[in-house]
Amino acid sequence: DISPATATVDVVVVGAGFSGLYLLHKLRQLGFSTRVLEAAGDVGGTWYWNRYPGARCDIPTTDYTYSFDPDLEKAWTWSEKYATQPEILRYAQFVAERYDLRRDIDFDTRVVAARWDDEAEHWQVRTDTGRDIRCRYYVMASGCLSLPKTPDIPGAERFKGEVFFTSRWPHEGVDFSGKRVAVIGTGSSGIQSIPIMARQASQLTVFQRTPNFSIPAGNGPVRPERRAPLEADREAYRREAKWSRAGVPNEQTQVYGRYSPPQVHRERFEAAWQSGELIPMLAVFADQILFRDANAIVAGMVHEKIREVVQDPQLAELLSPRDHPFGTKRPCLDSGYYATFNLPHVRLVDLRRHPIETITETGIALAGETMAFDAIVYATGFDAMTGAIVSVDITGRDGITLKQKWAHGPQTYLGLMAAGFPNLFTITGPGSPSVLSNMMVSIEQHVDWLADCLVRLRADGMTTIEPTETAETGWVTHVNDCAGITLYPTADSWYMGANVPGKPRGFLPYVGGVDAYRGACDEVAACDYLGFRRSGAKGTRCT
Ligand code: NA7
Repeated sequence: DISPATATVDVVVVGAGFSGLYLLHKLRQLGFSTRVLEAAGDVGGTWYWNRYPGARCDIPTTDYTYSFDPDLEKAWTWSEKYATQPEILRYAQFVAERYDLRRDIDFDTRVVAARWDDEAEHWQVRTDTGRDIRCRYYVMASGCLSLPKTPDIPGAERFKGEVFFTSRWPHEGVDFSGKRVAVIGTGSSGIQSIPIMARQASQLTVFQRTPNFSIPAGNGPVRPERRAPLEADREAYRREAKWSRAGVPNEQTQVYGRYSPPQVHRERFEAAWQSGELIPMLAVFADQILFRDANAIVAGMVHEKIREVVQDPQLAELLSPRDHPFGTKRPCLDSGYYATFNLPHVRLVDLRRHPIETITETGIALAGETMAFDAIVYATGFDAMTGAIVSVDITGRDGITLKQKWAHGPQTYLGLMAAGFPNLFTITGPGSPSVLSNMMVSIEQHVDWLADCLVRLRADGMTTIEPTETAETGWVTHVNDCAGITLYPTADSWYMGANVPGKPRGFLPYVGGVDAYRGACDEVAACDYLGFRRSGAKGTRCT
C-alpha cells in the first residue's frame, strides 16, 4: 500500500526543531542519507509555533544553545539573559542556513502513519502530502510540548469573537488595543503573555484554575558573573553542563532545609530568587523535592514575595499556589506577572470557586455572571511527552501500535526505544530527563548517542536494533522508583499526564538527573549495547 514514487533513505526524522536539525547535520556528516519531515512551513519546532507575546525561553541563553560546534558558538551572540521567541527562531534559521539543512527537509509535510516491515527491515512512513517514504531507521524528534491540548470547555466552538491559542499564534496582525480579552490558563504561556496583553487590552480577565509559582526573570544583558566561566573555558563549562543534574552547571547543595536554621533558609532562598533562574530555585535545599516540610520553606517564601507585590491580600492569596509543592509543576519565569493584577482593568477569576458553565457566542458564562469578550486566548497547554508521538499511527512488529502499547503509560528503554518497535527512536522521549533538564543538553546527548549507535550497527553489519522486554521493564521500574521517592507524583501536572482528561497517570520524564542518565546511556553502549537485541546478515546478538 505504498505509492510507487516512494523514496528510500537510511533515516527519516520527524520534526525540524532543535533535535531534528542537529540530527540531520550529524547523520549527514556520518554518511547516512536522511530526510526530515516537518509539519510547519520552516524550521524551529516549538519556536516556530509558540509566537505569543512575551514568549521566551526559561533556561538562560548561556546554556540554551548548541554546543556541538565551537565555531557555531563563536558565530552567534545572544542579546539577552533569556532570549525571546523571535530571536530563538532566528537562531534555528541561522543554524539551518549555516549547515545548509533545508535541502533535506520537507516542510508542510505531516507524518500520519509509520509501519514496520519485518521482512524488509524498514519503516514505511506515510505523509499527508501523498508522498510516502521508506527508511531503515525512523526517529521521532517531534518535541515534548508540541501537541496542543484541545480546550475541554463546554461551548468553546460557539464563540463568535477572535480565538487564539498561545501554542498556535498567528505570525502577525494580532492587536488587542481597546479590546476585552479573556485568557484561560496560568501556566508558563499564560504567565509570560498576560503582562503584555494587559498593556494593550482595555479589559483583561484571567481565568485561573490552578495558581502557579513564578519567579521574576530579571531579564536584561547576560550578567558578567554568568558570562565569565563560559568565556574563561568554554569547553570545561559545556562539559560541566553535560555532567550536571539538569544540564546547567550549578552547585549541588548538601544543605537540607529540614536541618538548617531560618537564617540559612532566608540566605539561600534570596540568592536563588535574585538569580532569576529556575535551576537554582529548584536546588535551594537538597531535600526540597523529597520532603514536604523542606519544600514548604521554599513555597512559603514565594508566597511572601507574592504578597509583597499584590496589593489586595485576597487576590494575593488566590494567586498563591497551595495545591502542589514547589517545583512539582514546572515553575514559571515572568516579567511583571503578579504586578499586573494591581492594574484596575485586570481581573482574576478563580475557576475553582467560579467554574465556567459555558462559553457563549459573545463571551464566558459562570454561574450567576456572564462576561462579554472580543477575544479569548487559550493558554491551556499540551498533551506532553507522549501526545505528539502517539498522534502518529505507529505500527511495530506483530501489528501492535505504539498507542496500544502505551495505553497504560509509556514503556521505553532509556526513553530512546520501545520493545516491539525495531529501529524506532524517540529523541527526548518519555523515560529520559528531557523536560526536567536544559533541553539543548538533553537533545545533544540523545542525538550523539543515536548517531554512535547507528555507526556501530553499520560497522558490525547489523540492520536492526530493539530493546529486550527485560531491559525495558527494568528501566520503567527504575524511572518509577526514582519518581516515587520525590514529591513529583503528588501534583496534578503535565509531568504526570494529569492535565489531559483520560491520560494514564504516571511520571513521564526521568528524574535521576542528566549526569546519572548520561552515565547509564554511555555504559549501555560500552557494554555492547546492554539490553538491546541487534541483528544482521551474520545473525543476532543480544546482550
Ligand atoms: P501548562 O503549563 O500546561 O499550563 C496550562 C494552563 O491552562 C494551566 O494553568 C491549566 O490549569 C490551564 N488549563 C488547562 N485546561 C484548562 C481548562 N479546561 N480550564 C481551565 N484552565 C485550564 O502549559 P503552558 O503552555 O503554559 O506551558 C507548558 C510548558 O512550556 C511550561 O511548563 C514550560 O516548560 C514551557 P491546571 O494547572 O491544569 O489546573
